[in-house]
Amino acid sequence: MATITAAEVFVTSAGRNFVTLRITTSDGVTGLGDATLNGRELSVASYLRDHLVPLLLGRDPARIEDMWHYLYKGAYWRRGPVTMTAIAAVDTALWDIKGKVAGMPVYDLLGGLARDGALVYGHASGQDTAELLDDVARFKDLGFRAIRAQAAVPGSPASYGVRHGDGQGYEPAAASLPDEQLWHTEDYLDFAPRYLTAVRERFGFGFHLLHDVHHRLTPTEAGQLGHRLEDLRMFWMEDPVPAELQDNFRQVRAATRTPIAVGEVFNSIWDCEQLISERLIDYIRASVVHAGGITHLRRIFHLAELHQVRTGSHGATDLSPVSMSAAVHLDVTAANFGIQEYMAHDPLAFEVFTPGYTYRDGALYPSDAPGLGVEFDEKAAERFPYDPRYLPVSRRRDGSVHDW
Ligand code: GCO
Ligand code: MG
Repeated sequence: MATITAAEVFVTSAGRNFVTLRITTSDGVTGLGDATLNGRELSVASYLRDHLVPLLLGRDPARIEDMWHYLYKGAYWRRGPVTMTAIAAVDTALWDIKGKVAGMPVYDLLGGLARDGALVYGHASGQDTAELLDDVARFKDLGFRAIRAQAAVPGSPASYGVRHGDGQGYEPAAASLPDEQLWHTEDYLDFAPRYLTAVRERFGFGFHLLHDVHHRLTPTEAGQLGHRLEDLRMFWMEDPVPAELQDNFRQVRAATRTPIAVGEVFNSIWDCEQLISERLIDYIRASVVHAGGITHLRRIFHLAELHQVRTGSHGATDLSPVSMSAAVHLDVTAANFGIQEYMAHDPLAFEVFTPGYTYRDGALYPSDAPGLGVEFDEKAAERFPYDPRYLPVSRRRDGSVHDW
């Protein structure tokens, strides 16, 4: 029996911060896992280094299911983004190792291809409607068949999802402390349907149109927005309300036929059990990295499949090429796959990671190399030391804190 002989944690800021776990076995096989929790990176690095690595050494890397329950139930303190991201990193690395040992890509271990590639959506944005329309045209030219559209709301600098400058990043990462930005819900509710309508007027209905509300509305407001968007035949309205209260979605659901997606902040099946089993949503957006790895996300996908809820996993640039690779391997095997979010990483990320996927004609295709097909260059990573960053905070006009 092979055993785990080393488990190392790397924190690198190749374009943005990433935490990576590398597990090595006594047979010399290595596996990679992503452990990045945007803005709280070092807490997961510590959870791994200080608490999980000592538990991994000497154990059988082949027993993935056992390892998952050992780490989940063994902690006693269940769930939570830090714990579940750390477990995800171990789980992903063990699937990578299992694939390499078997000489198979991970998608083959998961049952084999159910489709050739994973349909993706890209992020179009603009400081105003005209700029957004130009950006949608750019994504169409790149072959995207599904496009998310976000524009800056006049008077609300905290508008979510709008790129600044030419870079891919749109989360203004402040150097030392969170950027505090003004947000006004009424202006957004007035403006968003207008720019989304402009997108349909200019480009028609021959592609999927998506929009992210980023958890900023009350159930009443979200129901009204969804209702106003109905004629635009949106692919989805994402994160309409804060999602701690699953029951919130009942009211949104009753108020609109616009499809609903949620789940990027979920870390376990228990966060979405009611949403799925009561069909309060159409798409579940949990990810490999923040929802306990391939083992646990697959469980969520299977529950969703029973209830005709489709998948639409989170794939912003704070998910490293390691978990994006794992996502694509899982996506191409899932019977109820819907779509995969895809934001191309900063080119610096590819000085450290070689991804296990390629983009072509609006879809991502997994590598057919054994395991996840992703590589990590430790020496290159050393050139990009950790760079503390925070997500912004929104405040209303009266100074009170609003959901960012
Ligand atoms: C998305 C998300 C992200 C999050 C980010 C936070 O739909 O892609 O909303 O952009 O804001 O992942 O770290
Ligand atoms: Mg989102």
